[in-house]
Amino acid sequence: MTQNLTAPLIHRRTLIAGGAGLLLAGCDKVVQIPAARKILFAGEDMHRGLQRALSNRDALAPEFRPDQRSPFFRPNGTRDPGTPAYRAMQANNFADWRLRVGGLVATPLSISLPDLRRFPNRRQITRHDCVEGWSAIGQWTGPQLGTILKAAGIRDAARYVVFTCADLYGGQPYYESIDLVDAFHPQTILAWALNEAVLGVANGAPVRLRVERQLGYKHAKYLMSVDAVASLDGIGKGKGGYWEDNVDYDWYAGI
Ligand SMILES: Nc1nc2c(c(=O)[nH]1)N[C@H]1C(S)=C(S)[C@@H](COP(=O)(O)O)O[C@H]1N2
Ligand SMILES: [Mo]
Repeated sequence: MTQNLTAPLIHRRTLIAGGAGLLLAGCDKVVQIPAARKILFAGEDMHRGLQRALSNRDALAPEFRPDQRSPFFRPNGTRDPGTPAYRAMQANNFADWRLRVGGLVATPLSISLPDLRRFPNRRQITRHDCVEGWSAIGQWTGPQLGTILKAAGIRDAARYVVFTCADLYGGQPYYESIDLVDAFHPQTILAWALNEAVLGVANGAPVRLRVERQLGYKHAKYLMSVDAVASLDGIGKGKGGYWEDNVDYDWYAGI
């Protein structure tokens, strides 16, 4: 079953395409100045509390009309994982792919593609903003991550959700993480379709995360597992994502 939820357009923020600056209202402004961010958000607890105080984390990202979609949704980062394991899944139309849901959950799950598509699906037309200075608008379809985490019985001790991908960077899988506010945000979905077509390899087949209040690099493609965890310590180099660990991108990439 497909729900077509049309959210109100919220022009809370306007991205200047290609520019470093964001036009923001009120006290959000200071949060976008890199130096201020570093000082304000030194320390995770400080970070979470202040971010919540300064902006409404539950607000919806703007949604767009079908005619506003980009004619081509530019792929970025890995465009084809190309590993023997991925090739084997691809050759089989991902019939053997399973999404493993584990960590701090009562019931670990192993979800096939048909099973994933049987959850209630959300469809949303949103804008993807990459830090490299480009944006694209596309329509995504998939179940809400929150539904799946509830189905697995996420435990109270969980604070973050970690996504592990099929593509390798220097031999290690790409990974990302988000907190539970984003994990249970209504527009956070596990997308298996882009613009009404089954998700292609370039954009993250068979399933990729859409976490619409965050910048592009948080939207993990080629999902293999989703783990609820209490802390990001000991995962990768401990900063919560491939780029965070290796290129000093901010873990919190809220837009
Ligand atoms: N697994 C994986 N996910 C990823 C990446 C990647 O290289 N590997 N790149 C990220 C970046 S920087 C962006 S901008 C988006 C690009 O998504 P797209 O290829 O659909 O445009 O995916 C993000 N998720
Ligand atoms: Mo990106």
